[in-house]
Amino acid sequence: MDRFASVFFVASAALYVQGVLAANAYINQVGFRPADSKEFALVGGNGDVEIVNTSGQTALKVTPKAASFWDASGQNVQLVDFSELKAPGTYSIKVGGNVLRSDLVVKEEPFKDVFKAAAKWFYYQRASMALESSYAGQWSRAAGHTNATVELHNSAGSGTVNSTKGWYDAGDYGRYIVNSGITTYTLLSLYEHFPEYFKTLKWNIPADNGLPDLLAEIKWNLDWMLTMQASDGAVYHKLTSLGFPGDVMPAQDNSKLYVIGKSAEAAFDFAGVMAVASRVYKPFDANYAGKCLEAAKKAYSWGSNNMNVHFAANPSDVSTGAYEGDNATDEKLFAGTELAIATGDGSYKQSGTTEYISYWGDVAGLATYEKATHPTVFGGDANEAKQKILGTADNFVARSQKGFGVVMAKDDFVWGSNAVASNQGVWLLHAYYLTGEEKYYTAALKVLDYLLGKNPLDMSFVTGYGAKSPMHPHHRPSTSDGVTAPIPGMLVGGPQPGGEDIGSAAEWKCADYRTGQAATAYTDQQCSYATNEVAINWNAPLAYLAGALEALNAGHAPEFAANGVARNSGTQVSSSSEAPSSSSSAVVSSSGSVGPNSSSSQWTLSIRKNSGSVNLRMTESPTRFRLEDYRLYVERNGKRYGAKGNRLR
Ligand code: 9MR
Repeated sequence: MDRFASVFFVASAALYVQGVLAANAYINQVGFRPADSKEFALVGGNGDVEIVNTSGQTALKVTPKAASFWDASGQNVQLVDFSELKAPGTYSIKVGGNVLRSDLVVKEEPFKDVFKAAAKWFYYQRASMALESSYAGQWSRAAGHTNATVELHNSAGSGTVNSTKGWYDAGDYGRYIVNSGITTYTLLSLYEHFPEYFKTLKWNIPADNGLPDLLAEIKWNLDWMLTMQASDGAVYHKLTSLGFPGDVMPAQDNSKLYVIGKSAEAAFDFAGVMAVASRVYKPFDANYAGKCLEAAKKAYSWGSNNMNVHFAANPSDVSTGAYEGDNATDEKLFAGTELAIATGDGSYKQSGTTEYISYWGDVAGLATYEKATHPTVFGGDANEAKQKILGTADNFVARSQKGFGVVMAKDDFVWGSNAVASNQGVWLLHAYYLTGEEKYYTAALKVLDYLLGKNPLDMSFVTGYGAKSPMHPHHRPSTSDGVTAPIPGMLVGGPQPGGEDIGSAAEWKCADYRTGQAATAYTDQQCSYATNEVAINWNAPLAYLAGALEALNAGHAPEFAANGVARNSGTQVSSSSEAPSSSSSAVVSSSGSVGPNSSSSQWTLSIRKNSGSVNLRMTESPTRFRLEDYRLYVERNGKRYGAKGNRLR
């Protein structure tokens, strides 16, 4: 080839790659619910998209939307709405006759397994307990950190405390009250919002006195948190070794543990969590609930008298996570709000609401959720809180309609960016609960799409889920257990351009993995604690988002929710806790359609019991009929078993 010809060849090959072969479809790799709206992102597309079933037939043809630029990844992106594809199955995506991928799945309950895995990960993080293979499978391991007597570091006083249990914070084995605060709150609120759904959902963890799995798991951490309170009500900041442990299993970590520091932030985070726990555990264990409430009040009172006691930085001999703070106003707002709800005592109320989502360092958003959802307690403040939630949520909705079709903005790519995304989803769900407006639900779905693969890295950020997911998270047990697959259900921190883990000290540092784009600055390497670590405060909002989406679609809604929030596709109405044993189960199957009776202005509701149907004639003539206006129950021996909370639209 002469010089001119070879230049021409290279140039046209590059064009060819750009024009056709370089097209990429970015999808949620776990699955789409038949009834949900559905979207993927297309880069380098050219013309219509075909979605093809396994028999090779075109199930749907879609014209992508006009491209728009996403500054977080520097790409021009077309969004493809394929909501019309409703038949369960596995599909291929074709553009210009080329198959871009073949892993698009439509199925019922698409997020149920992700939820269970995300929740079960907390079991894998348990300190002071051996993980038995009947629960942990190939990730079984010996107990770590079993020595209950822990010395106080001089930053916390002198003497010892008796402390076991709790969840390891992240890839390290520290236990930190501040980070436990937002984490435990998020999981408790999931239960409080959907008690009927989570009362019976199980994921193979050790039983605890008949508690639902979600509450048994949370109690493991509450029990530890309770050990971190001093007799005067003060709450210690953290329980860790002086430095981070090596890459060893929990049982091999022999570094000495200390209880380190005290802070108003820890006291209020503790108080807020214990106040919620007192509400949630009351029906199961009134004594425990009472203990939580007393602990909350004492911590609140100590915090109020010690507003200037902060853990602003680590003591000089300590280098574990700081979870530092120098202003406890937002923590006091959170704790006071929860205590006002739990006790009915208005003197706990604190003023303030925020338009910002929460993270460990700012929990005003949690108080904002609680105020908005308890209007009888907070009056005008509740309305202010609601308006702030909706204002931010509208902004999230707008963002999700452009670029990659996700809520994340360029500035959201900070350490733990995937938790920013998850918490945006939780925020959107609160907007949905408060209004019943579909746009918020749809945007929340897009958050989960993002985390499960609709992102420029073309990967699911949850270990074990999706065609491509992290294999080398910064997580000591996953590194040192000799098992190739990481523990499943972990959400890695995610892309962010800070590069705090980049450097030349080979053992602890990574080579530069940054790309110049916020949304792709990520590496699936164990060295990358700044993008590939895992943490309890990141998994909790993932669990909330996936769990709440499933609970809503099983026909449940929070007590305070607007009408029509529950989404019962009509396939099954599950029984309530009042249900009898499984041999005489109260599960009722309802038809999915409700419509006007053609011969009169009355409405007819059909309830099908496998085969055959019973028609109930409604005596009213409402213009709109919803099953939520009625109780659905079965009756046996004069006792009613209700499907409380189920709603049919
Ligand atoms: O999540 C924390 C992040 O917001 C901070 O920027 C970062 C550095 O201080 O620390 C993160 O938290 C880590 C904690 O300090 C120790 N355990 C692992 C946590 C996740 O990386």
